[in-house]
Amino acid sequence: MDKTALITGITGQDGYYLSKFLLNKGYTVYGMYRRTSQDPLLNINNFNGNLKLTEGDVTDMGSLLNIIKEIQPDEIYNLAAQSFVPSSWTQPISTAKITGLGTLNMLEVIRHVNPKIRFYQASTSELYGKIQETPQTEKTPFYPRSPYGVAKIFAYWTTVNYRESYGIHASNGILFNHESPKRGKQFVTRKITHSVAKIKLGLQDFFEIGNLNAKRDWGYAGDYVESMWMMLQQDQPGDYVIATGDTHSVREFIEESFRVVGMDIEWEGNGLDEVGKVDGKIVVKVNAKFYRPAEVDILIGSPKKAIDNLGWDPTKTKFKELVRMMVESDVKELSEKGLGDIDRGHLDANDSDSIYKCS
Ligand code: G4F
Repeated sequence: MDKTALITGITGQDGYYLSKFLLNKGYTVYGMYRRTSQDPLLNINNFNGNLKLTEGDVTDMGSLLNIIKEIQPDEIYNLAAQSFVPSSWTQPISTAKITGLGTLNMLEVIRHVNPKIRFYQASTSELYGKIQETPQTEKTPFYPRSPYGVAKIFAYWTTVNYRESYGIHASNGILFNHESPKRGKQFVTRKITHSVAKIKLGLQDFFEIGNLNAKRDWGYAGDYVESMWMMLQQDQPGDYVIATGDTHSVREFIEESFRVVGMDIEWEGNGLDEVGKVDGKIVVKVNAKFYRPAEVDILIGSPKKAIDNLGWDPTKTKFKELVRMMVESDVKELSEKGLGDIDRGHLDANDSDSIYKCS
């Protein structure tokens, strides 16, 4: 295969798995990243194959124009976003610019430079927010519950509109939550697995959590990136739900994580006073600061269209396997760091989460 792909948001979890997947298929991959004062490329520095990194920003149309004119990609995967939902309440405008307008910038450049470029938009189950039906399908009405969800709706419809207005091969992947050992530690799954690993290794006593009863349809990111590529190989573009069809609560994710390391958690109390204990010792506390101003209570997607049209397989990695993979990876990573190198004094119960406040 002699194709060139541009991936925006290369430094994130999905950028990692997608670039690996496309390099294995023989693609030349250009990964776009935003300049920061620290090296942001640790995840992908060791990849074999034709991977090139290029500095750019989806909010800066000039940078997109230069990059796309120069590399002439066959396919663009737009993964760049401000993707942490809580930060969208504290930074709603920059979220709208990056997550919403960034997509419009990209499509405008495609339209002017080469409308034959195939385009993948990272849409999300956050579009469904306050769900209008179960399971959620491509036809379920949207009802976002955060500035992030609102920005993603703009990006979703812009993608549909550029397909219908200009005939661009542009597709939305409506991906439900997808996790892995490469997930950022602010997101609830990795926050849990990293904290459980530290508790197991005696590096931390407990961690704090928000809404234990929120439910998500969690899949494995390594499986989900394959669907992105599949969408762009179809004769016709389209919009697809990518999900497992199974849902679990944050509470269940915690229970399963402790089970992986041989610890049984028991819950006591209610609401903000609820705690999780192992052998009588508190290991989980609820803290209101991790609650959101508006919550997405439950998500469960139907991947039927993706199975039927793309041949995508939602059954490769099941919930328990995913939790095990993440916990074991965190235990291994922390053990390899050498416990002697870690200064316990700096290990705060919430070192893996950002704090947000909404008035
Ligand atoms: O892991 P989360 O932060 O993911 P969320 O908000 O569902 O969004 C993720 O998935 C979306 C769908 O693919 C993406 F569009 C989005 O960019 C992001 O990748 O939170 C999951 C649930 C929420 O209901 C939250 O309230 O976990 C609940 N939760 C409970 N305690 C917590 C915590 N979430 C975080 N991050 N930290 C907590 O302490």
